[in-house]
Amino acid sequence: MQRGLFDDLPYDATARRRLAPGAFWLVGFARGLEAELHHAVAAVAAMAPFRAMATPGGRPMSVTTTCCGAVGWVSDRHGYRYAPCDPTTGAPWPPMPPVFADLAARAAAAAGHGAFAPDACLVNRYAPGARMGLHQDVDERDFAQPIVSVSLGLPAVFRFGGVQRGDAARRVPLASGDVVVWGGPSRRFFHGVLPVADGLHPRFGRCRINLTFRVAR
Ligand code: MD3
Ligand code: FE
Repeated sequence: MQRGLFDDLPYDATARRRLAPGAFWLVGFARGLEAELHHAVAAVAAMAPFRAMATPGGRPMSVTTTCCGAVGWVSDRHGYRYAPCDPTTGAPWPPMPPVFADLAARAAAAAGHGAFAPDACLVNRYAPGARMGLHQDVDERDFAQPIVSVSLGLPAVFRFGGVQRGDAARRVPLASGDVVVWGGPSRRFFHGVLPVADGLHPRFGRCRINLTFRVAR
């Protein structure tokens, strides 16, 4: 990883930025965990490989995905849902690595939420050019539960609007180690990711990884 002038300074809680009602950008919150998170992502992907899920229209997404936790997000001709087993292997999704669960809980707390115990973690992998169109996350049961998102590897421009598809969308540049907590009204906001620019991240290489933690059931 690139050495910065301020790497010896502790994470500064003032780097918490409010993006929208209930949405907090914790700049660099996971920066010190990149090596451990990289290792854990590799361990999850060794058990449950990255695969391109299909959109409702049946087209493969440019992002490849895997999951860990009690349930994982699956998409096929029956639609989107959370399921306990990986359709690719038939086996239960790998357990959530403790470093994942601990990070998600600490981030939710830093954004003002109470105990956060996610039962699902989606791991999205973006090769250069991969993107995610504007959508809402509405497959979970309890919208009072926040979603925690951790960005790793290549930077990306994240887009989020409002509760209506046509609402004006803001752009946020997310870098490796940034964490965003989406709660309150922002939990139902439309969001997406612009095509990832080519580059080489010192630890993650030619890709962006995003972890999203949810309470699905
Ligand atoms: C805002 N992933 O997997 S994470 C997804 O970077 C997803 O891979 C993106 O959207 C990614 O569904 C964005 C940030 C995120 C996640 C959930 C949200 C933002 C959100 C839910 C509500 C509002
Ligand atoms: Fe989403």
